[in-house]
Amino acid sequence: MLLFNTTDSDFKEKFSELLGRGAMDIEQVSEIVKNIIKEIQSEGNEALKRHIAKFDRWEVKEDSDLMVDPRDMKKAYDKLSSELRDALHLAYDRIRNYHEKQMPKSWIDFDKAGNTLGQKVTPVDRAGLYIPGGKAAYPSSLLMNAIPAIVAGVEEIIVTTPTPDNEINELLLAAAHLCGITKMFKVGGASAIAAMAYGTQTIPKVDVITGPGNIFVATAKKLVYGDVNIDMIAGPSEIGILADNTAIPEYLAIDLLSQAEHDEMASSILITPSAELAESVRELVYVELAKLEREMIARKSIEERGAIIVTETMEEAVELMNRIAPEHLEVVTANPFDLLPHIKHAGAIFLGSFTPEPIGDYMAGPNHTLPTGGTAKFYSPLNVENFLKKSSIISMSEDGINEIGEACALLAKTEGLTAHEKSVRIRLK
Ligand code: HSO
Ligand code: ZN
Repeated sequence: MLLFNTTDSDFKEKFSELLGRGAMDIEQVSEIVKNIIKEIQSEGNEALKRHIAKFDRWEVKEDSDLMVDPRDMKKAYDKLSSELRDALHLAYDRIRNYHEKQMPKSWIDFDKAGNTLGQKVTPVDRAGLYIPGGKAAYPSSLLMNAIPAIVAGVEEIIVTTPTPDNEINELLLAAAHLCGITKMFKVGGASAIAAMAYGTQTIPKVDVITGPGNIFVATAKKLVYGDVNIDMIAGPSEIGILADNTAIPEYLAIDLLSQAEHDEMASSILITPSAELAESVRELVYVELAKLEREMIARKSIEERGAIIVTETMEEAVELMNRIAPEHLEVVTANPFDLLPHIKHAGAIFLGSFTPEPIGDYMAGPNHTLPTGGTAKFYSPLNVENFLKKSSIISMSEDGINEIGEACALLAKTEGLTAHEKSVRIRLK
């Protein structure tokens, strides 16, 4: 794990390497993904079957094999231990409460001339959630993707998930049952994204696709964007920590590892003005690493992408962190809320010593689908608005159009659009 100072002569180079983290070489897989999309568009289910045989190693005999039987979801839910069921419900309720607060309202305004202007908020008809399978099958991601769609009022929510060797995660099934999902398809990767974007004989075409995935999924989402909407292009997990000497090093070490254990490409970065804290966190990271079940993954991530930076001041630390724009940012200082006004770019901000990042992955309520790779500079967490769109509402009164009609007709005339001009003028007194 790299430890360096902002005063080091090669600081700039080291820091810019961190800024380049998470860059995905989309070019490299783009041709393969384009072909996959073309095959799905022209052959539908037949192509899906071939892709499943190739990537997930099982044979789809009939179209109906593509779909998970909703009764299996109920069975999985019924089999849950009561502790697990309660935990799932607690997460569901907290995530739902949080997302209900996000719901934007339609509005309508009347002015003195009797005009009516407004904005109507409507959910998309269909949403497609992509949930990774295999070693990265996270039932929590199903809750995080489904709940904002449910709160937004989406009528039809479908899920696609890869099922290597035709095996599916039981907790994922149980979570789907809890969310009232009935249409779940056993398809993954770029094929799933293409199937949801264009539809097949079995999988309906959706209006928006959300959810994380590997580079093939990310590339497919980029390529279908415009034909459908997408949430964002999510890359490997990240954690940034801003801390002062009041932070408890044991806490920070394990928090850094919490994201490192996701992915060899994950990145974990601590920035602090305390050289002493930096040293002890680094030592403890290695102590804790050795105890992890996913040690190999976390070690690779920490060794190749983990970093601790010692700054001269906390202001400098904040400035660097804003440039990194991490997916998750923990602020562990004496008065974390004092720094909040200065933090500009982060997917989710965790304040104070009792707010470990993983509490946000499952239970706090906010969404855990967050912008990575510095895209927190322009993307927001997944939220209800990803499943909504707005229509403008305009109704002019006779007085109203007489008041602004001339000016409007003039602009139309100047643009050389005489039908526009006349359409307004014809109504004027
Ligand atoms: N931290 C991940 C989400 C997750 N964590 C799911 C556990 N399960 C997003 O970066
Ligand atoms: Zn996580």
